[in-house]
Amino acid sequence: MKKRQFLGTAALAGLSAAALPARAATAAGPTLLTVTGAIGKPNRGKLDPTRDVMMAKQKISFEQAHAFDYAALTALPAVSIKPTLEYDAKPHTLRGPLLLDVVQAAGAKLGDDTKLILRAVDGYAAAVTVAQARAQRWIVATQMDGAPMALGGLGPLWALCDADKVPELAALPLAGRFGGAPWALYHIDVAP
Ligand SMILES: Nc1nc2c(c(=O)[nH]1)N[C@H]1C(S)=C(S)[C@@H](COP(=O)(O)O)O[C@H]1N2
Ligand SMILES: [Mo]
Repeated sequence: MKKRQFLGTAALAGLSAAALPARAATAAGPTLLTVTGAIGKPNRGKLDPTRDVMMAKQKISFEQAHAFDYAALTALPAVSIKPTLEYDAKPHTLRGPLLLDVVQAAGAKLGDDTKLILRAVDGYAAAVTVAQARAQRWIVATQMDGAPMALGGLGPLWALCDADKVPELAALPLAGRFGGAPWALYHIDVAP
């Protein structure tokens, strides 16, 4: 298995993006997050209507993408935030890599005005600019209160920031602070 992965990676190194397989050849676990758009480090090829069925239904299309499994996301440096959540009005610890580190690991070309379109499995989508993601320290949470988050709950990934620490969000009633924060995040489009 290890050897096959190594050969896969080595073989990919010499190929152009157009020649990448539609599935990420090196992913060990299921892909949790697919990053498309203005990225320079694709690890898979174009949308495959046979396998990428939900993305096709949600009208996502791409020629190349960077697919992350849970291990790839948790291998990035993680930060913790402790915002008050609207569901129980209590602070919870959300931990994961910075959103900008995730898209940069996909080789995203980022300007301050670059938009990151964050899409969830239920079709909910919200956009943050790179400037906003940086200033508000958005993360892609992989854990809540020390445990992974369920699909069917808020997970497995949740893009959010510490609303308590962002004055313009903290000024809003609790129920209005996370409107731009998709839980069950699975796709990010980097839109220049
Ligand atoms: N995946 C997903 N994320 C979402 C939403 C949603 O419907 N789906 N609703 C957004 C909105 S509008 C708000 S105010 C907060 C809380 O909404 P909820 O009660 O539906 O979780 O989550 C945000 N994130
Ligand atoms: Mo909302």
